[in-house]
Amino acid sequence: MKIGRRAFLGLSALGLGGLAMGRNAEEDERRMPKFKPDSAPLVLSTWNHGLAANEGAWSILGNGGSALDAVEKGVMVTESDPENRSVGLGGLPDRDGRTTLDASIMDHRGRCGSVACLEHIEHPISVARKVMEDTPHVMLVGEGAYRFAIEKGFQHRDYLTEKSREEVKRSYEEWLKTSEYKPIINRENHDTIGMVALDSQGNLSGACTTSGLAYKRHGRVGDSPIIGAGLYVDNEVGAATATGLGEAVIRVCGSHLVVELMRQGYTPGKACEIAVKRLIQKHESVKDLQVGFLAINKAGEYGGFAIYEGFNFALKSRNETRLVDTAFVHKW
Ligand code: SD4
Repeated sequence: MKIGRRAFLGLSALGLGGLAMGRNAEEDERRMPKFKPDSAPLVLSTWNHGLAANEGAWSILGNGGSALDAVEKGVMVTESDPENRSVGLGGLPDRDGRTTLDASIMDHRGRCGSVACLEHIEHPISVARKVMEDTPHVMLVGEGAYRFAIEKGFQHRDYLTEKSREEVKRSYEEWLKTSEYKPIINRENHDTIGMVALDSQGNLSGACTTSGLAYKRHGRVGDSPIIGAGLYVDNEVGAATATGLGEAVIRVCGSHLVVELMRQGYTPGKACEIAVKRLIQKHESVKDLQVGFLAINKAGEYGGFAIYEGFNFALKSRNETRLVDTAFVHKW
């Protein structure tokens, strides 16, 4: 790092001169988990639907491909699943009957891209990647994100299958009878997909994609497309993603917090636990408020933690394919 003399003197006066001289960097280096080639590649993703998504990711990772390509391909499986009511065009709509999608992606170089409130596009995650790679921006929303997608050659699509369209329509009509807005999520196992992966080169990437809260106010954006909230990757340390009530995750910059806790030396599971407890502290009540974090570090260690019982994640490595139930604070 190059630093001007005046700025350096300022840092010295604050006792931070060591930062510029690399003293603290050595300390960081000592604490940071080292990449262990034995534990890679590895992919983790939220909820049961993560099993199928991990298979998609594995078709890249298992052949020596990059974590970035893997996480994109992995969550695309969920986005295209016509049975899924919380991710992609098969997702439940907002209170105006519109299915609006949020997604983000981040790679080992710290590059990131996201889209929010995007309609009529099957793969918001791929649009997010295009934002990352083809624009000087990080985030595009609504109409602007849609126009960008069309410009980039994505097809306009209204629904995935006739059956999924019918089912979504029926659920919406049922909801309209009371039009009650109760953002209770994650009690059933079918929510946002957040995925983090470590490739055989030791690089980390992550992706997160969702249709967000069912029957939300039109224009509402959750944590999933917000870098640092629903997703964060720091290739020197680890990666984290979140699921649950986005408003609560945003309040603590959840995924960034988890990564910073890992930087301080906490294991992924413990980092997720501390972040969940911080989030609980920031709320008068967490009645019906579910949030879960999932994290991996550079050594391929991983863990998750949730406010309530019931959060799980899917794992795939060379030797294992399984679902893992996370620890939690409360039972429902
Ligand atoms: C949101 N975090 O839009 C998403 C919803 C979710 O599991 O994760 N559900 O707030």
